[in-house]
Amino acid sequence: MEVKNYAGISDQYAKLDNAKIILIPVPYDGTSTWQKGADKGPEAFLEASANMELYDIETNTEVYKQGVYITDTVTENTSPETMVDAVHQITKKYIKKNKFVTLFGGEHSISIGSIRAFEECFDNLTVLHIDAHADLRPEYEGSTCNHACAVYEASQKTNLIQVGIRSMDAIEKTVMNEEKTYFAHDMARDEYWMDNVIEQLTDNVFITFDLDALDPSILPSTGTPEPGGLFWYETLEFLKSVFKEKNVVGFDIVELCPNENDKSSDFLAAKLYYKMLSYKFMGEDVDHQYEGAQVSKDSSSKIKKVNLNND
Ligand SMILES: [Mn+2]
Repeated sequence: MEVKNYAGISDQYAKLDNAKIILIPVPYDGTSTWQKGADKGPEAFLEASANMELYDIETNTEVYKQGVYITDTVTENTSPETMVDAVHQITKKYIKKNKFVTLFGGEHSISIGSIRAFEECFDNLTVLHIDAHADLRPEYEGSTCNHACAVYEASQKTNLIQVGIRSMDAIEKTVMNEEKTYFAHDMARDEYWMDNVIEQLTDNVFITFDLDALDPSILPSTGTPEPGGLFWYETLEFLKSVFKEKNVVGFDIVELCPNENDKSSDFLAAKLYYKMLSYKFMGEDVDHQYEGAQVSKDSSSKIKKVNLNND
């Protein structure tokens, strides 16, 4: 993949030293079971990002000025396990540099690696899983690192909150905590679902966003489009509240499966990513150092953590 600066920003904003934000491209598509093509996701996302206006009207900000550094692409694909290891290592490496780390997939199995890194580095982590699918199988097709297992480990080690779910296997009910699951058919009739989700989040939140959570009418280009999904403005309203109320420590976006003849999904993914950054940094001075992973001795502080020495 040809890597240029994110969104065509100038070098001054794209260098590692100046960047608060890290973008790790992971074009992995080794375990998807139906339509292939998530390996083309990062490239299509970056191309769409380069064609996007960089002033955000809603927040009145230009978040790219916080600096966005694109890392080397994670190309390890010998097995699902080695890919997950590679994602885990690189994610942790940049968290320890005190950066706001984001990833773009690839299919959802990449999140096993990113979640593992965040779980090791942040206390009391919530994984906010936005997806059409429960992804709770302990193992699938002989691997614990299949996309169908994306958040099984998170369910065991973190406060896992699942939002938008509308497709699962009966066996996943044995793992699922229904108290912390927001099914799409309930959300459609419950005006308080956003408030209820936010009440269940701990202070530190990692968001794993599977694009198939969105309705296929607004995002058709994904491996397994499921009817009955989230729409654009409710998604933004929800994300904005999460970023406002909690310390979002990083996020990944997965499962863009681009269609050459319809770029609208690529563009939606680019805007979604940029919106999430805009919400994260909307109150933050460009010259202010990023403190997301700083050790805080004040236990009442919103920003906690932190195992920067733990390998
Ligand atoms: Mn999914």
